[in-house]
Amino acid sequence: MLLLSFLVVCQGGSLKKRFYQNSCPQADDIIKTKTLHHVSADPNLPAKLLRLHFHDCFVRGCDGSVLLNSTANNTAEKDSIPNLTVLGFDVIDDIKSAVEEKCPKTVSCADILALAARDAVSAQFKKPLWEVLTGRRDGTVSKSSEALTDIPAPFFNFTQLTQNFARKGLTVHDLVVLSGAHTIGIAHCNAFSNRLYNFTGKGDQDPSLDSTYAAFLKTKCKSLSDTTTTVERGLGGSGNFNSHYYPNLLQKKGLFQSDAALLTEDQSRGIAEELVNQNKFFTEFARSMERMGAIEVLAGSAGENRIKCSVVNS
Ligand code: HEM
Ligand SMILES: *[C@@H]1O[C@H](CO)[C@@H](O)[C@H](O)[C@H]1NC(C)=O
Ligand SMILES: *[C@@H]1O[C@H](CO)[C@@H](O)[C@H](O)[C@H]1NC(C)=O
Ligand SMILES: *[C@@H]1O[C@H](CO)[C@@H](O)[C@H](O)[C@H]1NC(C)=O
Ligand SMILES: *[C@@H]1O[C@H](CO)[C@@H](O)[C@H](O)[C@H]1NC(C)=O
Ligand SMILES: CC(=O)N[C@H]1CO[C@H](CO)[C@@H](O)[C@@H]1O
Repeated sequence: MLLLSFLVVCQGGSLKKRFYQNSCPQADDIIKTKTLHHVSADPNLPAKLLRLHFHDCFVRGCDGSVLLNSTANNTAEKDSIPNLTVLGFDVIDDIKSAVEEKCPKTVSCADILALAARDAVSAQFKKPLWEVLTGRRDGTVSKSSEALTDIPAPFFNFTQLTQNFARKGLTVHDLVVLSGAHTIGIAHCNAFSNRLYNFTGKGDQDPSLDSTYAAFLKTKCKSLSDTTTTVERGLGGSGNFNSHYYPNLLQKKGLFQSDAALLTEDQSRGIAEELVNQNKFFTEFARSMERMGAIEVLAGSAGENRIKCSVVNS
């Protein structure tokens, strides 16, 4: 574990401020302009890109592997989870072609995804919510099986979540802070409907879920077999990024078992209580996103800068 954390820190240390300052000075601006343009057309895009960046970083590090298409011989990460393919890959491809026009083969897809996720989530604030260091290189391997082992599942308990994050060099503090990303976006019913209808296999409800909230969720998700309906995360109705996840969580209105699991230990519950304070949440979220964005990054001459984000260079 120590060695792993050391490696993560070292590799993260290869990222720089304005890595493309000389090789592609326009890169950050092109990415930001394009991202904001897409956000204005799709208010759900910030959530999609944020989740995509998280998935990228948790499988083989932040190396753009989540963006690769499956091939005749290989099922890629993208195709591991049903409906992941609706997550905004087209937007990344579009941003990439604009960057490629000015600076061929210079800017990695992994960096574009990290910057676009930050710029999309920050759009409502008109200033960046966290710093994105750059210099990531793109990987050439993407395996669906690795997404299944490295991406935490919504029914994970505290131990499983902690172990999953620790394997990526992230702490319990990072886990509680980054779970705050669940203040925005949507979730499919099947990610939590066991809590409503069959929690322990006896047709029961999860006692750690607020019963009024459960009754509301049942009006949206009518049965265990519903895999297509989605529910909005923002309980206040707004798609705004804020710290509301935490007061909701503390009122037993966390949507997933993995959200509720954060209340099962004193340490993580204490962190959740602190993060109710929005300034504290924004400060800590920025720190944890910088740590997540540095997981196992490829640097120097490792990997490549893909020309198209969905295929490796030939
Ligand atoms: C702690 C473990 C985590 C688990 C078990 C988890 C699980 C999930 C699941 C099952 C969904 C719903 C997907 C769907 O039904 O379409 C989701 C959505 C989402 N997750 Fe997580 N997640 C975790 C951590 C994170 C982290 C660290 C981030 C980012 C920093 C994140 C960002 C998001 C976002 C933004 C969405 C909404 C996506 C959309 O609206 O398209 N999650 N997560
Ligand atoms: C990757 O797959 C997507 C969705 O199937 C498709 O639209 C895109 O053209 C593919 N990329 C390449 C380079 O073939
Ligand atoms: C798929 O595998 C076959 C046989 O191993 C090989 O000839 C072919 O080049 C591979 N195709 C791709 C796209 O990797
Ligand atoms: C968490 O889940 C794992 C795997 O199902 C199980 O072995 C473990 O006992 C659970 N831990 C707690 C504290 O419930
Ligand atoms: C609830 O779970 C039990 C045990 O896994 C299963 O036998 C039963 O069919 C489930 N009920 C429904 C409605 O799916
Ligand atoms: C929201 C969405 O795209 N849902 C799709 C998920 O996948 C199933 C089957 O693969 C489709 O039927 C849904 O429409």
